[in-house]
Amino acid sequence: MNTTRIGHRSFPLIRLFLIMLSLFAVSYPLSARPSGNPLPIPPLLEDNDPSPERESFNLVAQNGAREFFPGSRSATKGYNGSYLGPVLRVWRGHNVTVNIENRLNEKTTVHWHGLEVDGAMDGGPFYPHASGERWTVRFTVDQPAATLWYHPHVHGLIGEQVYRGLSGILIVEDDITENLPLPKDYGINDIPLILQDKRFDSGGNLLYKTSVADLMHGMFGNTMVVNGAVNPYLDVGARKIRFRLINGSNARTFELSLSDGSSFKQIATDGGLLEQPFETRRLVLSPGERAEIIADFSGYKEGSTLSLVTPGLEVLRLHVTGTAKDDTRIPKKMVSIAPIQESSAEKKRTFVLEQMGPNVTINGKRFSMNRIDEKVRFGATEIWEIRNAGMGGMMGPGRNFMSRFRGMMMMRGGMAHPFHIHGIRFQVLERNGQKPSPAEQGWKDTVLLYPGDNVRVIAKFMRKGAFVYHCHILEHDDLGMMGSFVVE
Ligand SMILES: [Cu+2]
Repeated sequence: MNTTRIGHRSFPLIRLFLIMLSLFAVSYPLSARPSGNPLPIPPLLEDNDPSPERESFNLVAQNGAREFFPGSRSATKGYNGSYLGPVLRVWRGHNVTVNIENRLNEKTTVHWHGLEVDGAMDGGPFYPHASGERWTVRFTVDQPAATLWYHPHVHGLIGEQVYRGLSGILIVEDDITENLPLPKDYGINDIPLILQDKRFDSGGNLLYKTSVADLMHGMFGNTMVVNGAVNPYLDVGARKIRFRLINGSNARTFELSLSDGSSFKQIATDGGLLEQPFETRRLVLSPGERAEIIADFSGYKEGSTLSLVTPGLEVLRLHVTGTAKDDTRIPKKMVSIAPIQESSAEKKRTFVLEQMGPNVTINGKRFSMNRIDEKVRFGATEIWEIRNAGMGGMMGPGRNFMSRFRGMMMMRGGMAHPFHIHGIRFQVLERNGQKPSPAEQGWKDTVLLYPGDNVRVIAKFMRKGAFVYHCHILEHDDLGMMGSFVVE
């Protein structure tokens, strides 16, 4: 037992060293390249319903091919195209219909990450659709404006399907947000960024899961891909720009900052706007999480260049063009978020995340399609306490040094795991006994747990059906780091 533990602890360090080497190897040619690829902006999907109170969309999951690097075609998958998908924009209170067709050669689902819908519409692992199948999803939007996303959720296939390109953005709009003076010209000063790291061989071909370490740690890449483009750049006016950040990576947690150290304002978390914006220089975003930030480029000279970066990787180069008219403002108070009272909770549950090499479990169990782990009363308020059993507390003085590499989520004594719950939005009550930081004081549906972390969240379960909770490192999810619950 002892030998196994020591081996497990020291292995990530070797792995870390190798990954750092590979990062340095790719960073030189990337930064030396004089120009990159203009950032693609995912198109807004056409609403086929003429009624102003309803939205209707068509989505086709299909195989494709993409030249991430000129001359190298990689097999990909996408919605209505060869890679990623269009943006579905829906309004609070509206009835939404999505007609979906599976033109892949394997089964798939479409899960609406962060959207509160009944279990049967959630696209979780209990509802796979075979190759060639068509189906219709219907839901009524009843939650605040937010940046959500959609992706497949077939147990065992989620990692590769997302990695090959099956992801898209779902934007919820509401009247409150519409009337705020925030930047909201889509593609102009309101820019979505689907952040993914991918691994390419020296010929520019996309690689997936080439070693057992890719299972254990999740699939880490050596190259950033943003909205489907490698080496992306964006021309921005010298004004405020809102970025909707979606961590669509299989495993990497980003620690985002601007390369010149400038601060920016975070305005939203997974489930919508914060009550108040707050200023920061660093944003941690684990797989599945979203955030919205506003960076102000009005103080930059025309022709300035800076980058959005994460340790070891350039995420997006920003070229500041001339001055631009800017009548946007970031209000001091944006929305109201009523705290869910702890005293209203009728039940507390505990979820322990554990990893021994490729054996990843929640409460000692791997996911089974034939087992329901938790039963929740419809309408109940519950407190869920999530604990990462990794040994963060034993790291001692190594913690500061290692924290520089947290972006890779590999630490002595275990990994960080992002925990996502379907069908609800939650509020973070406490992280390790402390009030959560401003970045976790809004609505959340995914929360990152470093080794040793203990996070308590509270939620109301207002949708019926079968759902899952799971680690959003997609290879861990595929290995069974997932559990199920029924609301009835
Ligand atoms: Cu995990």
